[in-house]
Amino acid sequence: MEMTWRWYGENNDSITLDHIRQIPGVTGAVWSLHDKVAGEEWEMESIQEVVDQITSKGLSPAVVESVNVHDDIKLGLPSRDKYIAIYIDTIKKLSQVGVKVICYNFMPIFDWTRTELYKALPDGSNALFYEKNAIQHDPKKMAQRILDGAGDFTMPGWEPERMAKLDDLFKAYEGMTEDMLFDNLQYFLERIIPVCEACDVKMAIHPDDPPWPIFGLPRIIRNRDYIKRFLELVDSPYNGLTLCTGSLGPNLDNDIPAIIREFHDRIHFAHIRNVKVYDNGDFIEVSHRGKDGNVDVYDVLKAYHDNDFKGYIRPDHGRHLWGEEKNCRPGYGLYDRALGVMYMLGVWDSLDKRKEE
Ligand code: DNO
Ligand code: MN
Repeated sequence: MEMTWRWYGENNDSITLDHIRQIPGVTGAVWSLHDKVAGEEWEMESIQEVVDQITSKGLSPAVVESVNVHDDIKLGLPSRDKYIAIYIDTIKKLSQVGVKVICYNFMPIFDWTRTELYKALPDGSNALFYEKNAIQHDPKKMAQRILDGAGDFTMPGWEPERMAKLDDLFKAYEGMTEDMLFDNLQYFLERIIPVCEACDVKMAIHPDDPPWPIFGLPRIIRNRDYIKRFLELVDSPYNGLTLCTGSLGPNLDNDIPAIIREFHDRIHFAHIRNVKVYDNGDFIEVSHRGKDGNVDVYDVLKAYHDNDFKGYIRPDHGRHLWGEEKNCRPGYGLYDRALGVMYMLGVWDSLDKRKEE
């Protein structure tokens, strides 16, 4: 297992590479070109610049999160071929600078979705919160709330340019079914996976967050059966998963350790996040400690450890602690995620020891 940390770049993150390299056990910075919208070309020069920044601090640039997929590909429009060609070009360039895993998602229109970014927890910290009833309402209002809460930070998937076109996007998805979305995903994978095989870059799809349809849009990476169907679309180790416990976790029917045990050889990237799910279906993100929420992080790590997991792992969202929400990206503060790293490494090291005994 390689412990990593998501880094949004020099101009877009309150956390620096110098902070990151002081967190015990972290060997890689998970990066992206965050000023690129889906479908835009990635120039080698910009790629090299970020890779050099990361490697100059002794960190590995092996994981990119994300290369976002243009909606025309998700929609299956004729223009998708143009965007797939650009995607392939990016995969090839990334392979030349040592990238091994690309994380992406196939959620229509929105990436992760929350109704509040700074919901207070009883201990005075605050965290991303999802109120089930509030989400049924106006998607524009929700998008605005997220953009306002993010302040000056860019939010991948929530770019104001895209959000300004929400009406058109919703129109374009009218009538889209789960089967159609699966077909469009298959079309995309059949074209990119042979390239990935040739240049040794593994694709790792991120589950839908939350793991159910929202605003009438289908969502297809959300439980064991859908994941199985996804992996069978193109049966290659290069067609793999980012297994995000925080995304699958709000559906309490998802037995995440069992999913890991079943599909571990197709998991290239593990996101560890804990959520507390309330009786009414609302949920909030909590510390990585298993006891604090509904994701049994110990069991999750044990499932990886038992299978000798060699992929990349990172703490996913954390709470905002000690006032840091005034100056950090929502969900991506320093303190709770650093505590999460230490919790995970504590569990991992003791599992290692027990194996030796
Ligand atoms: C949440 C993340 C996701 C993830 C994308 C992958 O913080 O885990 O936003 O980056 O869904 O494309
Ligand atoms: Mn995640």
